[in-house]
Amino acid sequence: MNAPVPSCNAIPRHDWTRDELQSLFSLPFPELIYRAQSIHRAHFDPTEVQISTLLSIKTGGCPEDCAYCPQSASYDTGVKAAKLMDVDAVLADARAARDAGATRFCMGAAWRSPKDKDLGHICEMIEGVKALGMESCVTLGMLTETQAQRLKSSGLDYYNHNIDTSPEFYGEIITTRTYQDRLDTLAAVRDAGIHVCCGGIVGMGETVADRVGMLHTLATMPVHPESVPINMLMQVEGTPVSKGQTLDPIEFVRTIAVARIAMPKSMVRLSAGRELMSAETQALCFLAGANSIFQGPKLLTTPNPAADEDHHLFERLGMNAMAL
Ligand code: SAM
Ligand code: DTB
Ligand code: SF4
Repeated sequence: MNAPVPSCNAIPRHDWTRDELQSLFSLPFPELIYRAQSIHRAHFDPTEVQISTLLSIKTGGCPEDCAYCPQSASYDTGVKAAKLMDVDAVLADARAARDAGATRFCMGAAWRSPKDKDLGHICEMIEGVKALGMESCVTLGMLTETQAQRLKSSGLDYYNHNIDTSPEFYGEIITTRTYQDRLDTLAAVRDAGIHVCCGGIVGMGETVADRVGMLHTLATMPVHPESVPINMLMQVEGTPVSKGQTLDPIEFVRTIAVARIAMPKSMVRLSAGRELMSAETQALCFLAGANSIFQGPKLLTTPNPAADEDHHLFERLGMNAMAL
């Protein structure tokens, strides 16, 4: 028998049970969206969307075996490996992103973890992004406490490190580092005083119970991640999960809605996968409480809608970019 549907209120809770989250997933769609939208409005202007732009500052050749990832050296995906970019080239891209309306610049590196000798360059990039008046975010793999503190000292606002899926399904997707490794990095980031950006991917062949398990891990953290990216798998040929069935968009929207209800004050990001979504699916995601996107024609290595397309979508929906 399903657990009773929990009463939904806008005060963050950290004691969610899996049964409660499962019962939200099972609600009739109009009921689920109504609850998610009501909670969304308690903390946010429902017409505003935060805009981030991504840049791959070190591409490909990664020693990890994440089954979804075009940048893993374990799979032949056609992604050309490249060295860590120069600071000036990164900052030129950040300036262009700011001029196109982004308020946060997210720099991603295909590393298992950063080497201390590379961190100096990364800190310069963070300082440069801050000097442009933008928020800074990096995703560099696993971090030690000392590395997290060093990033904090350079002014880093957010660190992205995803749990990706449920603890149970995780082993099907990654074998080269554990769920606990990820939680340890997240704790180091939190302890260093950096905002946490943490979410996952749907559409990798996981069950609804796995989506529940993923959101349960996030929503029972002592502090909810300030930013929760929900990625729809970008299927890339050569990766082990590239041939699976694509996820029903309605199931994706449900995942966004449950994330919004379970973490009322977090920014929920409609992340990878917009390139494959209709305007209508994206509009449903915003109704379900998503309030952040990546802008620009490329994510790290895969395509994303051009800024013009997003401006047109926002115009059609009467929505606006969120100011800092
Ligand atoms: N190497 C670092 C790490 O894994 O922590 C940072 C970069 S990694 C590409 C950042 C995140 O991108 C992954 O955790 C995963 O959630 C997401 N990602 C990677 N490939 C993806 C894909 N094909 N579709 C959707 N999301 C993807
Ligand atoms: C996140 O959750 N999604 C972004 C960001 N954090 C780093 C990455 C999406 C990558 C999609 C596959 C690619 O472009 O390589
Ligand atoms: Fe490497 Fe990150 Fe891709 Fe995993 S997700 S293979 S760690 S770049």
